[in-house]
Amino acid sequence: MFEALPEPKADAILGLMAAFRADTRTDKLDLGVGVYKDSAGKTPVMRAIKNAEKKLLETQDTKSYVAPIGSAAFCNAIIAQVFGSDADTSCIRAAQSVGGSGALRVLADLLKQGRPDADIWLSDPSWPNHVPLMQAAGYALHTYPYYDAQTGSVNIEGMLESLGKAKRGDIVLLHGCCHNPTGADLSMDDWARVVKLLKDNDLFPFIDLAYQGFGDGLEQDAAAVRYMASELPELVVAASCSKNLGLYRERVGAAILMAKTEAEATRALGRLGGVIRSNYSMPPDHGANTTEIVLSDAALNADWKEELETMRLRMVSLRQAFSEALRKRSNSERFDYIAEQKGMFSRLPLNTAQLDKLRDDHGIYIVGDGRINVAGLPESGMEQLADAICTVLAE
Ligand code: PLP
Ligand code: TYF
Repeated sequence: MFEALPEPKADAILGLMAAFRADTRTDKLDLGVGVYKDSAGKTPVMRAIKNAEKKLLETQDTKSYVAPIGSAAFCNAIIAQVFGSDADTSCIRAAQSVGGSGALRVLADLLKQGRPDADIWLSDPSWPNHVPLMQAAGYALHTYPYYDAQTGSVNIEGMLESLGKAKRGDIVLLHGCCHNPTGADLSMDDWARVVKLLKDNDLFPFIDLAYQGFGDGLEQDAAAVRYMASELPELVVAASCSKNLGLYRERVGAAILMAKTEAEATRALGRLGGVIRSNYSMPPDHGANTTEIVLSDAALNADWKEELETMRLRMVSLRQAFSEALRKRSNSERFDYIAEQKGMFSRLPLNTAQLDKLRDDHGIYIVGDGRINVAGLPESGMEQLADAICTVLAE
């Protein structure tokens, strides 16, 4: 049995996280895994989550099963968060999922049942886990160009040209906001062009929304999804509560679908429940239940939004300070794009040898493609960091 198994493929981001932990230097810096950190380098449990957990502990009177699609109240709260509290949600349904990753996988399985011959198109680059998640669901994958490293913005012409070659019915995976790993998002004008192409060529939008609230704000970051919902007949969204509610290890998310009719939406949700049942039966409850309390209690909701906004603004100011320090140190504008980009990530133009040098000589950990976690930037060590980066770049 097990002797027949080939060596597993390591996850580069999680591998870097382990290497950082094993490094005994005290002045090391982790810009690797995409986890929010405060100015003390901690990833705290959010205040509203802590309070909701206390409430849950006091009031929960059973641990009996919920359902394959989880809690309806949780799902409705996430639908409202994604589509807007006054949206027409009659053709929208959701199932509670095991994080955003679980949503990606069960939605991929559902779409496979709907269109067995469709291929999936991923941005180049994309979150590395998109590949195994979609392959495991049996899809052939293609990529579309996405990032223009010269400008730090989206290569919209390349993206449209490439997606123009997708066959009718294919599925296009899009990052709803805060693109991982580049930080480069489409403008609303770009979205209009992409949506027209999807419509004209009958391509199906599969939206990954893992960072709502980390870019321009909770409502603003949903603008692309809401626009697509208003223009297109069908779509799915894999929403994650890992980042914006800080629930990472609790594994909370939602697999959302919008169908053409209410009857189709209800039937598709039933099929989605079947996909979930045949995988792990039902999702875990604790994180989603806590989220439901935060989203339904006015005071907790307001406190959560306030803390989320503080986190977002911290990342915006770190971007500004870092790009400013690099501008000064390099005496050039080549890093100005960092201040323009959105969310947790940006990419630095560093090759493997330069990344190794940063790690070995300076204790700075950066993912192999040059991606940095903006939330890990040191508030009071920007000059030093900019100096280390410009030094290895010049060698
Ligand atoms: N999609 C993207 C682009 C991500 O970066 C992540 C990771 O955090 C996820 C989805 C899913 O995250 P999780 O499964 O932890 O909710
Ligand atoms: O891109 C990131 O860093 C986050 C966290 O297998 C992550 O999305 C990274 C790798 C992984 C799971 C989560």
